[in-house]
Amino acid sequence: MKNVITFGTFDLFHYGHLKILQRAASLGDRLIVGVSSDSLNFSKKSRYPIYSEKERLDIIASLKCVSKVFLEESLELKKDYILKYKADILVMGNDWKGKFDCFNNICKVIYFQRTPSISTTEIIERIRI
Ligand code: C2G
Repeated sequence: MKNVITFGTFDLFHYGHLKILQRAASLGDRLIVGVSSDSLNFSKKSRYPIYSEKERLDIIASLKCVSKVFLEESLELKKDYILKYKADILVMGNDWKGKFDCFNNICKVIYFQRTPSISTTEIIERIRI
């Protein structure tokens, strides 16, 4: 049984989110997703997500390619989450390239190319105009 883990906010869930989750799931038997909490987002981006953590957890949990979701409370806990969920592979988008190489001793770390031309920020900007 091969476990794959990934993390993200997944606010205003879009096609780029779907693609990385599907690609991550295809690497193993179970995909476990850490959805970052509202307060973690506030500390990183100085704003709360549009969708609450409960809504984001619900959306991600309902996807066919996802086996389990949990709330990511802190960026510093990555190692604990990887060990707790017995992850064999950590997948992140290439906006995080190199940032998690330190976990290569406990699991395989893979960065996927982001889907071009779509992001939560861009969606917010387009709707605003
Ligand atoms: N993503 C992608 N293509 C896009 C947009 C996003 O592949 N066009 C990927 C990102 O690279 C990330 C995942 O989708 O791996 C989730 O993106 P975000 O919600 O923006 O996640 P982020 O705020 O970067 O949170 O501990 C890490 C954080 O929780 C990651």
